[in-house]
Amino acid sequence: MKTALIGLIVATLATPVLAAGEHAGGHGEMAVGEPGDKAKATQTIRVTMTETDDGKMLFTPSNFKVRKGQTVVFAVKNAGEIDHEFVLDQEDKVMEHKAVMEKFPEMEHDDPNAIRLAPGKTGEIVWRFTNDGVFKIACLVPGHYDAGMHGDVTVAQK
Ligand SMILES: [Cu+2]
Repeated sequence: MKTALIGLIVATLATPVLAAGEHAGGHGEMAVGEPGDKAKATQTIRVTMTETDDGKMLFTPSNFKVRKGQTVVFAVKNAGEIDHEFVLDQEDKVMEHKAVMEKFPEMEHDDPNAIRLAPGKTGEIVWRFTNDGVFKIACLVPGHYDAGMHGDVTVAQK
């Protein structure tokens, strides 16, 4: 029941331009790109997620530059003491998703552009960037984004 409700809310928040694709294919076309083929990856970017003693939460590093068309492996490690997420998306989608997470903190993601890791765990996202522009990485566990847990991925035109 709860899952169905969250699905409805996420669908409602989807932008009109993406709605048609999502109805047709489950996961719609995303401006940030698409799940990649690891065999075609040209770069592995290691990202660590942590909390600091003074209450900040961080991705290290938090800013990346890639090229349009490039497939990247994000090798993500949770070096902190609580759960964190690595969500990759365009900024307005991240902010919509953040608002949903604040209403439903226990919401779990099952999206190719997101991973949630328990303390000490590692995981990866293989991603192909199909558009240039500036996109976001963020942790959407409530409070974490505002504690500093976000960054930018700049995708250069070729
Ligand atoms: Cu976090």
